[in-house]
Amino acid sequence: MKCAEALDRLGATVDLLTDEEKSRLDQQGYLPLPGILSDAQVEAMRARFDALVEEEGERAGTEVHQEGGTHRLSDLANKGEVFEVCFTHPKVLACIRHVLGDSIRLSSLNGRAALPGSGMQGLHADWGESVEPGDYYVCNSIWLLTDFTEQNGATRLVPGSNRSGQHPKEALQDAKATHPDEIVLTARAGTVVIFNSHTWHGGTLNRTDTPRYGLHSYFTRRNQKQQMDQKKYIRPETRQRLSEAALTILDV
Ligand SMILES: O=C(O)CCC(=O)C(=O)O
Repeated sequence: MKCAEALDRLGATVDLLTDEEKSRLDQQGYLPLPGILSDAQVEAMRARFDALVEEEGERAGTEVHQEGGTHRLSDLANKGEVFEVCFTHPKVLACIRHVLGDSIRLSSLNGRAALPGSGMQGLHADWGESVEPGDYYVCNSIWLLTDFTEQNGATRLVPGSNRSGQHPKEALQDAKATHPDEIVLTARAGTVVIFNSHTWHGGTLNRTDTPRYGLHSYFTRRNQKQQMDQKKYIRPETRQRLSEAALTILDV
């Protein structure tokens, strides 16, 4: 099945977005979508997150990446039906389609919990070099499984940096420093924030005594390498459970 048909079948048509939403994605490089997940979904995802951290122990996250001071998980497309919404939700996919076009695929679906006293990252882009404004290769969505506050390690980003034609590794002397134009993404659990991955962003320090949980459902143009080769990792039970359209988004 062609990707555009899969997106149509999942209901992810660009007319789901208002002109204002499209303009925010284009101009600011991010868009918060409140209330995508119900409280029950948030709780179920967090419970599964904790169970996986326990079950996988030191191996957790190794398929992609581990990071000190955080719990990281990878390959969530295969680790719970509860996570399936992260790569099939119509509005989320419509945003990704708006940024990257009709031909996309999931790059990876990971979890990241910033632990108390940790979580600070330098501002970065999820792409190794600068791109021409409007010519984007990757787009991320962060799924808030706890409220994100100024204090608990919420993601920061620099609005409009997607259009700067510059990469943070060249433009910034100290990527960890506060950027004069940065904003901190504060929002309620259940919100999904779409962010163009060329927009400069990063985790902040969790100054509270409880972990800050999020998932990253990360997409790329279909002709670009996936962060996780979904064909290599797909499990028989996942293949059996998912619709043809959802399998097309994974590109398996
Ligand atoms: O979880 C976050 O707040 C952002 C994480 C991030 O940008 C990354 O791990 O590359």
